[in-house]
Amino acid sequence: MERDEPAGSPAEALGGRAAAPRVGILMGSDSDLPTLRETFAVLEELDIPFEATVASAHRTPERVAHYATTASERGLEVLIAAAGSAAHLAGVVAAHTLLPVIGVPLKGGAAGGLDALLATAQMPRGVPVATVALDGAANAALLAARILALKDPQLRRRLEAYRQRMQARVEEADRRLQAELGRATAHLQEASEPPSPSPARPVSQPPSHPQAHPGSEPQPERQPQPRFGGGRATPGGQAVAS
Ligand code: RP5
Repeated sequence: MERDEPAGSPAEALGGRAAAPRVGILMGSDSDLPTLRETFAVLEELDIPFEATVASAHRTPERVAHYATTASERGLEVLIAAAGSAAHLAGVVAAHTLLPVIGVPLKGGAAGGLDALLATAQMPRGVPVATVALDGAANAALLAARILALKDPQLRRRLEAYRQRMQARVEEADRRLQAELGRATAHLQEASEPPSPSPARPVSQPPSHPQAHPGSEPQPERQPQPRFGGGRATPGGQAVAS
């Protein structure tokens, strides 16, 4: 069978030659491409070379089988398979390779995507597919990156930087919200910092304010928790995790 040519190319070029793809992306139809562009964007941001192709488990079954069976020998390390409706693509790919397969169920169709979610996630024992959320194209790329980072310290550092940029965006969004609400943000800054260690209380020593919880067991001191997600402001101005 003729080898499938990738529809997309890795962003990185080394010495005039494109770096060998590490991630292979399959999509059941070119109508899936707009969603899969999110996968491309995240992989490009993390400088991970990839290839992408259109191949349908139902319309081109041999093409899918050939791609999956030759993926490892061609140097691919993780496969991402996205499909909608009766989304058997990821499962069929996983049946033909021992590479980790990430399934991306896509919204749409008669059941709004629930059909694709179940078809992708509910794999029989023995043939795993790591399924992300409906239209979870960006997370598929990030999961692939985490798998590759297990043996790639430089990529791990890029992932850490990616996470820091994400956290900075959340904190900036919250600063804008607090500014709009006219509230000070100092207490939120404090919540974003890692908790400082406090001296442990001896086990036998009672809590300093036992009457704070009448009739209950002594409560451990609460440590400030780092806040990673978005927050919302209550009418009293306190931010709570969402
Ligand atoms: C699936 O059927 C594809 O992955 C796509 O999400 C859906 C519809 O495909 P088209 O009819 O738009 O080609 O196999």
